Amino acid sequence: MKIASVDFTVGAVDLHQLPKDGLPEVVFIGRSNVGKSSLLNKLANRKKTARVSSTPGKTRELNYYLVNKQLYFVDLPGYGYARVAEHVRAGWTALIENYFHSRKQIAFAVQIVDARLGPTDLDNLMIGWLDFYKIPFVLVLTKADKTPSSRLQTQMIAVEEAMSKYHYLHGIVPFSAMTGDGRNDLLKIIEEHILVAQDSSLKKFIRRDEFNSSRNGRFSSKDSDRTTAVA
Ligand SMILES: Nc1nc2c(ncn2[C@@H]2O[C@H](COP(=O)(O)OP(=O)(O)O)[C@@H](O)[C@H]2O)c(=O)[nH]1
Ligand SMILES: [Mg+2]
Repeated sequence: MKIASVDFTVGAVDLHQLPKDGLPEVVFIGRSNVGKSSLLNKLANRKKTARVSSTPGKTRELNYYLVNKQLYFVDLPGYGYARVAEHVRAGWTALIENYFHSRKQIAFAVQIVDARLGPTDLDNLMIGWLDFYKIPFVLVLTKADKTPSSRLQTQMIAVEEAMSKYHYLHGIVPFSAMTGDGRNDLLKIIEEHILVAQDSSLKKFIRRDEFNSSRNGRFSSKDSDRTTAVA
């Protein structure tokens, strides 16, 4: 997928403010400071696509970016920021759970974790929600440039093992916003899922095994015209 345009659309504080055009959504999730904004900016190849909050942990907005006039990247508020009042935390939880539960446009999720740490307890909670709400997702291990390659190998194996119980996990991608490593792999995975989600003959939410069998049929070399649909 080539990203030709990215336009900020809305910073929604409740679900009534979400776009009503029905375009598919790719949602980006991670704890505060994990590198979510940097990843979004790297995907867009821009320095300042993702809005940066001056008070980290305080924003509860779902920031919508229209990509190629065809789909949305949704930047979810980061979680796990220590100095957040309990009622803010509870509000965040309710907003996100409602969003996952009710938003049929969610086609795919990108769960971002720190390559050095692997998934934290809160990350695991989010991953559990994604799986529960049947949202296909990819796990991105970011800041890979800060991790020695031998350590990254070991971490990949450990994370694969720990994630094997999730049905809706569609891959683990090491990534660096600094070097751009993983950018093409991530865009490819996103594109595949958007194509499947847009195909009305298929169910929107599909299990990993179902996805793989549908992909084998759909993404053959003869289908190369299809794969440029969102390019
Ligand atoms: N070395 C390195 N630093 C990163 C990477 N991604 C983010 N950072 C740094 O981590 C900090 C938090 O990044 P940011 O994108 O604002 O995180 P967010 O709070 O999740 O949006 C910043 O200082 C970034 O420069 C990466 O891939 N490699
Ligand atoms: Mg950010």
